[in-house]
Amino acid sequence: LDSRWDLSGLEFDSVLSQDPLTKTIALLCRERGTNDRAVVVLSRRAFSESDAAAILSDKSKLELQFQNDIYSKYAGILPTELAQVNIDITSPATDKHISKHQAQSYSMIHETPEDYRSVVLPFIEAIPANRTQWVDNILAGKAEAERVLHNDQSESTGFVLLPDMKWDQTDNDSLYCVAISHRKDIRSLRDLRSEHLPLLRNIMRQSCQVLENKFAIKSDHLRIYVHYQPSYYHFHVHFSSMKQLGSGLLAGKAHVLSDVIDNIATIAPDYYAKRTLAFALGERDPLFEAFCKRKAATMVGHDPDS
Ligand code: M7G
Repeated sequence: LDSRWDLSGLEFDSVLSQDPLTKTIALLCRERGTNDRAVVVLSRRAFSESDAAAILSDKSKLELQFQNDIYSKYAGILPTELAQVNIDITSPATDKHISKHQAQSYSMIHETPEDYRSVVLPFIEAIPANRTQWVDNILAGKAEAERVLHNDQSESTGFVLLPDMKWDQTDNDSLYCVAISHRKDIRSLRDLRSEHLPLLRNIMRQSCQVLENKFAIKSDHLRIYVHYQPSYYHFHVHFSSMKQLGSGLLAGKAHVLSDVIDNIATIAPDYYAKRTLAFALGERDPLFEAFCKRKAATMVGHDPDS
């Protein structure tokens, strides 16, 4: 793994998206001298109370924009330690990484068990194994080892809990962690059955305890959920602070873990195998294309006169 010290190895291609509200921009770039594409996401960091002393110092420089009575507005340059931004680079980036950051319209898909079998399962099976290399690296202790908060190595109920890539760990209000199961045979919510209840309950109980001990955050101040569809088909659970917002919390994406456990425990052991699952899918997502192809194929096969 290489550590980058500047961005001169990347050539600008285009802006994938930008959001003034979250102060984020996603750039599509090329690795100089190769055909590899890279996605670079820059986001401004949140301020915290501990920054106040450094802000109110002679190291902050101000340029007056205007003054009117008791009101004044400045463009400011902060001391270097506060001027940091988060830079997330994915390289080489796949079509899926690129589409995820592209402005696009979304459609609701209502996936029946038959759609899952005929469209989604073949789609998942065609994903190259290296797409979840980052997960294997974490589970084997080969990457992010120093960031791991908890590692329960049990074969069927074990998992690794660590800060999600989305959390810069500057403040607990934006806490975001992910628990990744050691077992590799659960692709997603669709695969969950009653035999997995001990795993789900173990992830819930132990992670809450660890997060309370490390960050003094109580479990009723956490949103604990799984995504359907996820981006990565290796079972994992999201833990985020109640103050954390984002598209990962929308209807048609986040399924609260305690609801998932309850549905399997009290309604049916194969609840998620039988259900139609609704989710929002971007029109540029390769899975959307798979659904469109299936629709076109069934329309060709359908004889309007019969
Ligand atoms: P998901 O539900 O599969 O996809 O969650 P989403 O991105 O649509 O939410 C995967 C989670 O893993 C996301 O919250 C990512 O931010 C996080 N994640 C992805 N990668 C590649 C890494 C990584 O390399 N390290 C860590 N710590 N988290 C990651």
